[in-house]
Formats: sequence, structure tokens, C-alpha cells
Amino acid sequence: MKRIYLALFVAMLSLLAVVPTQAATPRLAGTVGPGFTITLKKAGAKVATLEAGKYSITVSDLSSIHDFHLVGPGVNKATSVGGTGKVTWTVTFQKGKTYRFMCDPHASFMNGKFKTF
Ligand SMILES: [Cu+2]
Repeated sequence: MKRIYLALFVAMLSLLAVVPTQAATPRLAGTVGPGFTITLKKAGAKVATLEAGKYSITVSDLSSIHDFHLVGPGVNKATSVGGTGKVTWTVTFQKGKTYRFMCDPHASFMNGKFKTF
């Protein structure tokens, strides 16, 4: 009898081992407009550095004269300049890289960047 319990216990342990530990995809929020501002935030704080990995980014494009363009190694996503609205992107940031975001028509002053670790 003891042997059966032990076998069951070992079987349960192995089941636990194969269940993938799926953490929820972390979320970021990008906003451009309505004025001449562009931001990328995580939990309300501006992103300066970010752990590499997969992220879900919701972008609010609040102006028909701006776009939100995110670019860097393996990532190149943009909203349209003329369009507005909300869009969600799933992106994967690589380790030890620099990613930039900007409004293309006003890239010289509407821009930001962050580094991944
Ligand atoms: Cu702009």
C-alpha cells in the first residue's frame, strides 16, 4: 500500500513539473497627443529601462497629426499619422538593446527611448 502512495506522489510531482509556469504578459501603455507629447508607461510610470521579454502594448493615438512609432531590434510598429484610436501590439524586446519611440512628423522633439536588460 505504501508503495502505491509513493508512486502516486511521484506521479503528481512529475505532473506539477510539466505544467508551464505562465506569467501574464506584462502591459505597457503608449500615448501620443492630443498635444505635442508622446509617452510610454508601465503601471503609470515612464519607462526608462525594461526587462527583456514579451509585452502587450496598448497605444492610444489621440491626434490626427501624430503617430506612435516604436522601433528597435526585432520591433517596428506604428500607428498612422492621420488616424486616431487605440491599438494593442504584442512585442518581444531583446536583452541589452535600446528601443525608441517617436512621432515621425515631429521626431526631433517628440521622442523617447529605453534600454532593456
Ligand atoms: Cu507629431
